Amino acid sequence: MTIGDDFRTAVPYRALLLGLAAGLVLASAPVRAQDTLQQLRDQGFARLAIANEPPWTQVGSDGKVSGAGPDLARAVLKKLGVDDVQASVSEYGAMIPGLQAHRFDLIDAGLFMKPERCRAVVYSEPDLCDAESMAVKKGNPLGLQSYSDIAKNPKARVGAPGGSSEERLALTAGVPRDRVIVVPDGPSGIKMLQDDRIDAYSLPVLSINDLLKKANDPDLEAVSPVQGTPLSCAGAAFRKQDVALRDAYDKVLAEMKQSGEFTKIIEPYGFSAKLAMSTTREKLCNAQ
Ligand code: 6CS
Repeated sequence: MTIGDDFRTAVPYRALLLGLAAGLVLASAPVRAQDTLQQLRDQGFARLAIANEPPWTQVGSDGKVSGAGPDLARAVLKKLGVDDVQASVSEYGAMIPGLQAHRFDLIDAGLFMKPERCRAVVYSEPDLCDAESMAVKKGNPLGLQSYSDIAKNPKARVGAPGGSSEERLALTAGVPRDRVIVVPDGPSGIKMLQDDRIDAYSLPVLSINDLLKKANDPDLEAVSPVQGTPLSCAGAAFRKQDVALRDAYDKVLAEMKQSGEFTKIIEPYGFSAKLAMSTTREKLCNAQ
Protein backbone atom coordinates (compact mmCIF):
# COMPACT_ATOMS: atom_id res chain seq x y z
CA MET A 1 0.00 0.00 0.00
CA THR A 2 1.31 3.31 -0.85
CA ILE A 3 0.19 6.50 0.83
CA GLY A 4 -0.62 7.73 -2.64
CA ASP A 5 -3.31 5.13 -3.34
CA ASP A 6 -5.10 5.36 0.01
CA PHE A 7 -4.62 9.15 0.18
CA ARG A 8 -6.02 9.56 -3.31
CA THR A 9 -9.18 7.64 -2.45
CA ALA A 10 -9.61 9.20 1.07
CA VAL A 11 -9.58 12.89 -0.06
CA PRO A 12 -11.17 14.23 -3.26
CA TYR A 13 -8.03 14.35 -5.37
CA ARG A 14 -8.96 17.50 -7.36
CA ALA A 15 -9.82 19.45 -4.17
CA LEU A 16 -6.50 18.41 -2.71
CA LEU A 17 -4.57 19.62 -5.77
CA LEU A 18 -6.49 22.91 -5.82
CA GLY A 19 -5.83 23.41 -2.13
CA LEU A 20 -2.13 22.77 -2.62
CA ALA A 21 -1.97 25.18 -5.57
CA ALA A 22 -3.81 27.91 -3.63
CA GLY A 23 -1.52 27.38 -0.65
CA LEU A 24 1.56 27.75 -2.84
CA VAL A 25 0.26 31.02 -4.38
CA LEU A 26 -0.73 32.49 -1.01
CA ALA A 27 2.52 31.44 0.61
CA SER A 28 4.53 33.08 -2.16
CA ALA A 29 2.66 36.45 -2.08
CA PRO A 30 4.34 37.89 1.05
CA VAL A 31 7.63 36.43 -0.10
CA ARG A 32 7.30 38.25 -3.45
CA ALA A 33 6.38 41.52 -1.75
CA GLN A 34 9.11 40.97 0.84
CA ASP A 35 11.40 40.43 -2.18
CA THR A 36 10.95 44.10 -3.14
CA LEU A 37 12.45 45.28 0.13
CA GLN A 38 15.22 42.70 -0.22
CA GLN A 39 15.80 43.77 -3.84
CA LEU A 40 16.17 47.39 -2.71
CA ARG A 41 18.58 46.33 0.03
CA ASP A 42 20.60 44.29 -2.46
CA GLN A 43 20.72 47.10 -5.07
CA GLY A 44 21.66 49.61 -2.37
CA PHE A 45 19.16 52.28 -3.35
CA ALA A 46 15.49 52.99 -4.02
CA ARG A 47 14.34 54.93 -7.10
CA LEU A 48 12.24 57.84 -5.88
CA ALA A 49 9.84 59.98 -7.94
CA ILE A 50 10.00 63.68 -7.08
CA ALA A 51 8.63 66.88 -8.62
CA ASN A 52 11.25 69.51 -7.75
CA GLU A 53 8.74 71.74 -5.94
CA PRO A 54 10.34 73.20 -2.82
CA PRO A 55 9.93 72.70 0.08
CA TRP A 56 8.37 69.30 -0.70
CA THR A 57 11.12 68.16 -3.08
CA GLN A 58 14.03 70.06 -4.50
CA VAL A 59 17.01 69.47 -6.79
CA GLY A 60 19.91 71.87 -6.14
CA SER A 61 22.05 73.39 -8.89
CA ASP A 62 24.64 70.78 -7.86
CA GLY A 63 22.08 68.03 -8.49
CA LYS A 64 21.68 67.30 -4.77
CA VAL A 65 18.17 66.12 -3.95
CA SER A 66 16.54 67.39 -0.77
CA GLY A 67 13.18 68.63 0.44
CA ALA A 68 10.95 67.19 3.15
CA GLY A 69 9.82 64.19 1.08
CA PRO A 70 13.21 62.88 -0.04
CA ASP A 71 14.84 63.62 3.33
CA LEU A 72 12.12 61.67 5.11
CA ALA A 73 12.13 58.79 2.63
CA ARG A 74 15.94 58.57 2.83
CA ALA A 75 15.80 58.37 6.65
CA VAL A 76 13.09 55.70 6.71
CA LEU A 77 14.70 53.58 3.99
CA LYS A 78 18.10 53.74 5.70
CA LYS A 79 16.52 52.24 8.82
CA LEU A 80 15.11 49.52 6.55
CA GLY A 81 18.59 48.76 5.23
CA VAL A 82 18.29 50.64 1.93
CA ASP A 83 21.25 53.00 2.03
CA ASP A 84 20.37 55.56 -0.62
CA VAL A 85 17.73 56.99 -2.92
CA GLN A 86 18.10 57.86 -6.60
CA ALA A 87 15.52 60.55 -7.45
CA SER A 88 13.93 61.26 -10.82
CA VAL A 89 11.89 64.38 -11.54
CA SER A 90 8.42 63.58 -12.83
CA GLU A 91 5.18 65.46 -13.47
CA TYR A 92 2.62 64.65 -10.75
CA GLY A 93 0.32 63.03 -13.32
CA ALA A 94 3.13 60.69 -14.45
CA MET A 95 4.24 59.54 -10.99
CA ILE A 96 1.72 56.74 -10.44
CA PRO A 97 2.00 55.34 -14.01
CA GLY A 98 5.80 55.46 -13.59
CA LEU A 99 5.57 53.61 -10.28
CA GLN A 100 3.29 50.98 -11.77
CA ALA A 101 5.67 50.58 -14.74
CA HIS A 102 8.52 49.93 -12.27
CA ARG A 103 10.38 53.12 -13.27
CA PHE A 104 10.26 54.11 -9.59
CA ASP A 105 10.19 52.04 -6.39
CA LEU A 106 8.20 54.63 -4.42
CA ILE A 107 6.89 58.20 -4.59
CA ASP A 108 7.52 60.65 -1.78
CA ALA A 109 6.87 64.02 -3.42
CA GLY A 110 3.90 65.43 -1.57
CA LEU A 111 1.49 63.42 -3.76
CA PHE A 112 -1.73 64.13 -1.84
CA MET A 113 -3.84 61.18 -0.74
CA LYS A 114 -7.04 61.39 -2.79
CA PRO A 115 -9.56 58.54 -3.16
CA GLU A 116 -8.78 58.03 -6.85
CA ARG A 117 -5.05 57.80 -6.12
CA CYS A 118 -5.65 55.53 -3.12
CA ARG A 119 -7.26 53.09 -5.56
CA ALA A 120 -4.12 53.01 -7.71
CA VAL A 121 -1.37 52.73 -5.09
CA VAL A 122 -0.87 51.88 -1.41
CA TYR A 123 0.09 54.90 0.70
CA SER A 124 2.03 55.10 3.93
CA GLU A 125 0.41 56.96 6.80
CA PRO A 126 0.38 60.77 6.26
CA ASP A 127 3.67 62.65 6.24
CA LEU A 128 3.28 66.14 4.68
CA CYS A 129 0.12 68.29 4.88
CA ASP A 130 -0.83 71.66 3.47
CA ALA A 131 -3.71 73.80 2.23
CA GLU A 132 -4.14 75.09 -1.33
CA SER A 133 -3.04 78.55 -2.46
CA MET A 134 -3.07 80.76 -5.57
CA ALA A 135 -0.55 83.37 -6.63
CA VAL A 136 -2.30 86.35 -8.26
CA LYS A 137 -1.43 89.89 -9.32
CA LYS A 138 -1.22 92.43 -6.48
CA GLY A 139 -4.67 93.48 -5.33
CA ASN A 140 -6.21 90.34 -6.88
CA PRO A 141 -7.82 92.37 -9.70
CA LEU A 142 -10.26 89.58 -10.71
CA GLY A 143 -11.26 88.98 -7.07
CA LEU A 144 -10.36 85.27 -7.24
CA GLN A 145 -10.81 83.56 -3.86
CA SER A 146 -11.85 80.10 -5.05
CA TYR A 147 -11.81 77.84 -8.10
CA SER A 148 -15.51 78.54 -8.59
CA ASP A 149 -14.67 82.27 -8.83
CA ILE A 150 -12.36 81.32 -11.70
CA ALA A 151 -15.09 79.16 -13.26
CA LYS A 152 -17.56 82.05 -13.11
CA ASN A 153 -15.23 84.56 -14.79
CA PRO A 154 -14.83 83.71 -18.51
CA LYS A 155 -11.61 85.74 -18.63
CA ALA A 156 -9.91 83.97 -15.72
CA ARG A 157 -7.21 81.37 -16.47
CA VAL A 158 -5.59 79.26 -13.75
CA GLY A 159 -2.23 77.47 -14.04
CA ALA A 160 -1.46 74.21 -12.23
CA PRO A 161 0.83 71.17 -12.62
CA GLY A 162 -0.39 68.42 -14.96
CA GLY A 163 -2.21 65.64 -13.12
CA SER A 164 -2.18 67.67 -9.94
CA SER A 165 -4.80 68.02 -7.23
CA GLU A 166 -5.11 71.74 -8.10
CA GLU A 167 -5.85 70.91 -11.74
CA ARG A 168 -8.49 68.42 -10.62
CA LEU A 169 -10.04 70.85 -8.11
CA ALA A 170 -10.29 73.58 -10.77
CA LEU A 171 -11.91 71.25 -13.33
CA THR A 172 -14.26 69.84 -10.69
CA ALA A 173 -15.27 73.41 -9.75
CA GLY A 174 -16.34 73.94 -13.37
CA VAL A 175 -13.35 75.78 -14.85
CA PRO A 176 -13.39 74.80 -18.56
CA ARG A 177 -10.45 72.69 -19.73
CA ASP A 178 -9.13 75.51 -21.94
CA ARG A 179 -8.87 77.84 -18.92
CA VAL A 180 -6.92 75.34 -16.79
CA ILE A 181 -3.37 75.77 -18.08
CA VAL A 182 -0.85 72.97 -17.39
CA VAL A 183 2.35 74.52 -16.03
CA PRO A 184 5.57 72.44 -16.02
CA ASP A 185 7.22 73.91 -12.91
CA GLY A 186 7.04 76.67 -10.32
CA PRO A 187 9.27 79.29 -11.94
CA SER A 188 7.38 78.89 -15.23
CA GLY A 189 4.09 79.43 -13.39
CA ILE A 190 5.33 82.66 -11.82
CA LYS A 191 6.64 83.90 -15.18
CA MET A 192 3.32 83.11 -16.87
CA LEU A 193 1.51 85.08 -14.16
CA GLN A 194 3.91 88.01 -14.52
CA ASP A 195 3.40 87.95 -18.31
CA ASP A 196 -0.43 87.85 -17.92
CA ARG A 197 -0.64 84.45 -19.63
CA ILE A 198 -2.53 83.21 -16.56
CA ASP A 199 -4.49 85.08 -13.88
CA ALA A 200 -3.77 82.68 -11.01
CA TYR A 201 -1.15 80.02 -10.38
CA SER A 202 -2.27 77.32 -7.93
CA LEU A 203 -0.07 75.13 -5.74
CA PRO A 204 -0.05 74.30 -2.02
CA VAL A 205 0.57 77.19 0.37
CA LEU A 206 4.20 76.33 1.20
CA SER A 207 5.07 76.03 -2.50
CA ILE A 208 3.49 79.37 -3.44
CA ASN A 209 5.14 81.08 -0.46
CA ASP A 210 8.53 79.69 -1.51
CA LEU A 211 8.06 80.85 -5.11
CA LEU A 212 6.87 84.37 -4.17
CA LYS A 213 9.80 84.77 -1.76
CA LYS A 214 12.24 83.81 -4.53
CA ALA A 215 10.44 85.97 -7.15
CA ASN A 216 10.55 88.97 -4.82
CA ASP A 217 8.00 90.69 -7.08
CA PRO A 218 5.86 93.38 -5.34
CA ASP A 219 3.25 92.99 -8.10
CA LEU A 220 2.37 89.46 -6.95
CA GLU A 221 0.53 88.19 -3.87
CA ALA A 222 -0.93 84.95 -2.53
CA VAL A 223 -4.55 83.98 -1.92
CA SER A 224 -4.23 81.42 0.90
CA PRO A 225 -6.07 79.22 1.46
CA VAL A 226 -8.14 78.84 -1.69
CA GLN A 227 -11.70 79.05 -0.36
CA GLY A 228 -13.66 75.81 -0.37
CA THR A 229 -10.66 73.50 -0.65
CA PRO A 230 -9.70 70.80 1.88
CA LEU A 231 -6.50 70.47 3.86
CA SER A 232 -4.56 67.79 2.01
CA CYS A 233 -1.92 65.37 3.24
CA ALA A 234 0.55 63.30 1.27
CA GLY A 235 2.30 60.05 2.11
CA ALA A 236 4.85 57.76 0.51
CA ALA A 237 3.18 55.78 -2.30
CA PHE A 238 4.01 52.19 -3.29
CA ARG A 239 2.79 49.71 -5.90
CA LYS A 240 -0.36 47.90 -4.80
CA GLN A 241 1.51 44.59 -4.72
CA ASP A 242 4.15 46.04 -2.38
CA VAL A 243 1.99 46.07 0.74
CA ALA A 244 4.75 44.36 2.76
CA LEU A 245 7.20 47.11 1.77
CA ARG A 246 4.60 49.77 2.67
CA ASP A 247 3.94 48.11 6.01
CA ALA A 248 7.65 47.96 6.79
CA TYR A 249 7.94 51.66 5.82
CA ASP A 250 4.93 52.52 7.98
CA LYS A 251 6.36 50.75 11.02
CA VAL A 252 9.56 52.82 10.85
CA LEU A 253 7.61 56.02 10.09
CA ALA A 254 5.47 55.45 13.20
CA GLU A 255 8.61 54.92 15.33
CA MET A 256 10.09 58.15 13.96
CA LYS A 257 6.87 60.03 14.70
CA GLN A 258 7.04 58.67 18.24
CA SER A 259 10.73 59.48 18.76
CA GLY A 260 10.54 63.06 17.40
CA GLU A 261 12.83 62.28 14.47
CA PHE A 262 9.94 62.81 12.05
CA THR A 263 9.41 66.32 13.46
CA LYS A 264 13.11 67.15 13.21
CA ILE A 265 13.14 66.26 9.50
CA ILE A 266 9.98 67.97 8.24
CA GLU A 267 9.44 71.05 10.43
CA PRO A 268 12.56 72.93 9.27
CA TYR A 269 10.88 72.89 5.85
CA GLY A 270 7.75 74.52 7.29
CA PHE A 271 5.56 71.41 7.63
CA SER A 272 3.59 70.57 10.77
CA ALA A 273 4.26 67.15 12.31
CA LYS A 274 1.19 67.60 14.54
CA LEU A 275 -1.01 68.08 11.47
CA ALA A 276 0.30 64.92 9.81
CA MET A 277 -0.20 62.95 13.03
CA SER A 278 -3.74 64.32 13.48
CA THR A 279 -5.14 62.35 10.54
CA THR A 280 -4.86 58.94 8.94
CA ARG A 281 -4.56 57.29 5.55
CA GLU A 282 -7.97 55.72 6.18
CA LYS A 283 -9.63 59.12 6.62
CA LEU A 284 -7.86 60.77 3.69
CA CYS A 285 -8.41 57.92 1.24
CA ASN A 286 -12.12 57.83 2.10
CA ALA A 287 -12.72 61.61 2.11
CA GLN A 288 -15.82 62.71 0.13
O1 6CS B 1 -0.46 66.00 -4.85
C1 6CS B 1 -0.62 66.90 -5.64
O2 6CS B 1 -1.27 66.79 -6.68
C2 6CS B 1 0.01 68.28 -5.31
N1 6CS B 1 1.08 68.11 -4.40
C3 6CS B 1 2.04 69.02 -4.32
C4 6CS B 1 3.09 68.92 -3.29
N2 6CS B 1 2.15 70.04 -5.17
C5 6CS B 1 1.24 70.27 -6.23
C6 6CS B 1 0.45 69.00 -6.54
O3 6CS B 1 -0.63 69.33 -7.22
